[in-house]
Amino acid sequence: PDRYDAVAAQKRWQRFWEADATFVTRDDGAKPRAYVLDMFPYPSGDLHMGHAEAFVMGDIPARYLRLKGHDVLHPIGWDSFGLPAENAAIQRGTHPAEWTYANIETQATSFRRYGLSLDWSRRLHTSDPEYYRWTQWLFLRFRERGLAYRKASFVNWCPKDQTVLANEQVVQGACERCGTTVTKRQLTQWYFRVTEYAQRLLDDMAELEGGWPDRVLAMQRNWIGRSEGAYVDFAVEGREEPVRVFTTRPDTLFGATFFVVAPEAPLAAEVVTDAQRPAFEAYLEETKRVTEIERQSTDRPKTGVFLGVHATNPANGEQIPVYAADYVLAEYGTGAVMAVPAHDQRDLDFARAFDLPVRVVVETGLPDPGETGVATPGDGAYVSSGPLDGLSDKAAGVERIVAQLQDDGVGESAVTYRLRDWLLSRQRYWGAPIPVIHCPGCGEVAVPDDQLPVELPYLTGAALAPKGTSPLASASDWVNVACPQCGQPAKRDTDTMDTFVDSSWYFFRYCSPRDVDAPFDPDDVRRWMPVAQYVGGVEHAILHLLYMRFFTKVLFDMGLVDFVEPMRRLLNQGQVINQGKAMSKSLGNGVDLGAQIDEFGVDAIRLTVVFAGPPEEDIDWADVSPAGSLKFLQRAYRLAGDVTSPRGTDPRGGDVALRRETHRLLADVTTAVETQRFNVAVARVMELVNATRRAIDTGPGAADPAVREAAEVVTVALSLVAPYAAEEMWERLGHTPSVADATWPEVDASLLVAETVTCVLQVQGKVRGRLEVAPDVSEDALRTAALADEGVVRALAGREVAKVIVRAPKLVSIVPKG
Ligand code: ANZ
Ligand code: ZN
Repeated sequence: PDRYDAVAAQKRWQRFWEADATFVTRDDGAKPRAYVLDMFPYPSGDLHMGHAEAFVMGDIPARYLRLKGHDVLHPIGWDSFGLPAENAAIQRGTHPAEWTYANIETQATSFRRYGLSLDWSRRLHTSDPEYYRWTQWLFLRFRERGLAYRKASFVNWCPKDQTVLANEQVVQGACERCGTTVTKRQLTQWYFRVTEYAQRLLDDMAELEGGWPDRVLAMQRNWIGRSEGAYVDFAVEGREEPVRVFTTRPDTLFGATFFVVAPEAPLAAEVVTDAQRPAFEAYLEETKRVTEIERQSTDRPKTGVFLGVHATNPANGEQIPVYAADYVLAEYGTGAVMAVPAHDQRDLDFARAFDLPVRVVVETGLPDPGETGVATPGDGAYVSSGPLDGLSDKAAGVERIVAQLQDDGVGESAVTYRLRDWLLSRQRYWGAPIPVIHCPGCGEVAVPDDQLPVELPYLTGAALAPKGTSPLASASDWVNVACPQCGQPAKRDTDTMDTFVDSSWYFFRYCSPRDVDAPFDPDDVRRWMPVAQYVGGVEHAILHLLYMRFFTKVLFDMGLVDFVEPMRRLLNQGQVINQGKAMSKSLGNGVDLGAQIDEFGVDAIRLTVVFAGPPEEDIDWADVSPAGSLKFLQRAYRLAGDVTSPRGTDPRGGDVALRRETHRLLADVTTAVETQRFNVAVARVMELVNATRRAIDTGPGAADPAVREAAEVVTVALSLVAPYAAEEMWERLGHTPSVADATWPEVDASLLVAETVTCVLQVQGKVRGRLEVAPDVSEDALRTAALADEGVVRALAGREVAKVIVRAPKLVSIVPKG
């Protein structure tokens, strides 16, 4: 029977691709290069539908660019450090590497099965010493540039995982990984100074407009959170140095009726009077139990405590009371605010709760906030505002007051960012050790480059159990070392790096994965990068995508790369859900990828995923039909078997109607693939399969050269989505494998223009004009057009027409009277 055998084809072509090294990156210099990359996977169990979808969406452009004549880099590797491996090792009494590398092997087998055009020879794992040696090397370079540093501060602490978390890893007040409510701890930790790059992270987004989804850019912009305003200095009782506040509304300075500092900011403990200290300390304890989200919530009743001192408004010398309140965050701006209750809702809520005065200084025409409880943040005429009175727009007000503050030396214009420095140290085992030694005499000393990597000591099971300090601290043979500078006894840093450090540079490593002298060869990176197409989930819109942009900018500053944005285009594939449930969260809630593949074959599943809708949209598995996909593949496969003309047959001279259809659809498929409308591309291939089938069965027949042309277009186009079936078809069509080495067919533009016929116009038997008309033009339309033709009108010279003979579509003959 003429049926496509998916299981046999999968086995056969996997073996072929491997033996033929079909997808090993070629770089002979003759062709343009393209780098197509999927976010590398984390080895948690086997692959699920989400992986399959993401990698298929990356495989399409990789295969397409190759067929279009590029050398393509399409690598694979694993983001293999991280907590789940460590938790598994604690449970099983084993080493995290066991779980990690076993899962990697499982996933690797699955990836091979999915028919992805991946280059396995460049495979990397971030937990291999050959890789993390360079993660450590990069850390040291960052440190030399002042971009990696240690400081003590209140940090996010996950009580369950017993480790600190970056701000980006706290979602709605909970640990991103385990969902436990995050608390605060005062600890000394390592940070990357990403704030130094805040403005460049914003500015360089101009390069990404159009190539990245707008919503990702918006999320990054929002996360970086640039605010323009001013610093204003207030003198505070009991303190010599003035206290700075950051405000976006310096023009409301005359409306400041009190002053608020974050409870955990050192300033609060410093200025509080003895009488108020017990109340303050009790409040501070309370604050530690409140999440950042709650603190910023507008619904939550305002709380706080008077510190017993006053601040002086630098504009009018007025004394205003100083409070500690948790709605002010220690880590934003300066950790202190001037409160203007009339024009700021949070301040107004606080003023009403603590019975503080509300003074309107901008007349907006709205009712008095002191009475309504609704602040008026809008523009208006300034009142009771000294030099601002008479002005009525915000820009002018801000300019005037800032100029005055600057003149008086009590303020200046300022820009702040919501972005915080990236907390990168973790008190866990399964990560890259921070390559620093602490010496009693020399302080912090970098591990010399020639002693990298600092390899993890071998720890298993209970030794890894979370206890608030790093498990590495208990490996005394490992911890105790001679100081590289003075030789005296010293200790290694026992924290490991956040795994987002590992994933911030892996795409560079793929360009020269076996380099033993450097993290990557700058020449290789220059040849392959930036990445033409990056594919991955929108859950990385902030974390990974912001960090890797930061890394790239630092590498640019180090002169190691010559671009500042590493990913030209980004595609966020949707999720595969099953009647509303997200499948990628856990295996087995509905659709099991492996079982689907066993039943329908890889190609049918790939095709189903692609055909379901635009790649960014979620797919509900209840709405799709893998059985229908398989049926379509069978139809396509039969076409290839029906073609009887030999390979190399010139399609010119073949059936014109089918050729027109072929090239019209080919043009559509090409555009659809280039604009990432992969579902549309599949729909057009389906149309072409139908048209070809009609041509064979009821048209010019299987021997017509146009039929071969159409079947080849189907095969090559289908190879993007259903590579196994396409390989079989290509072979049936008489070609030597692989179809991946074929060429994407050229659209013949002459077949796209609508067909016309030249109609000759005669007057008294002489040719007086010509018209380009449709072959099926009506006699009436042709008569009217002919009589209106310039040449005909001139030849008639005003004479009446006796007779018009129309032979559509080729001839109109006009006989004048007389
Ligand atoms: C006085 C004022 C008057 C303010 C007014 C606003 C409106 P964004 O836009 O988010 O940057 N603020 C400053 N530091 C803060 C902190 N650490 N915690 C909480 N709030 C803080 O907001 C800047 C405004 O938020 C600043 O401008 C300050 O309140 C407050 F009619 O100052 B404003
Ligand atoms: Zn020393």
